[in-house]
Amino acid sequence: MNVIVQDVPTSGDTTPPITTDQVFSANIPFLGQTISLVILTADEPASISFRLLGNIINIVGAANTASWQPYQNLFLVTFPTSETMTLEYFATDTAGNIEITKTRTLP
Ligand SMILES: [Ca+2]
Repeated sequence: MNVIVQDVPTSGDTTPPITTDQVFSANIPFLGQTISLVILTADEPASISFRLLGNIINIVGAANTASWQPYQNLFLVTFPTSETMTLEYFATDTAGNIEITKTRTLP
């Protein structure tokens, strides 16, 4: 009797990535607007997804939508100074491990 043992390929990676945010904000008083620069960084190779919930006046470097979108690079979002913006994000690593969604209030 021949017994064939096959290795099941696994990456061995069962740990979700950890994403951190950096936010730099400034008020523009005469416009009544706040502009925030947002940088998201994962601690391993991963694709980061994010969404912005709030009243977007303008956004540069990302789509003007409340839907989830892939994070490509840093972006600038402008919103009323009288309001806040909710940033949600998570990353998925190359092994498919998904980070629990994090929330950050802007500014
Ligand atoms: Ca991982």
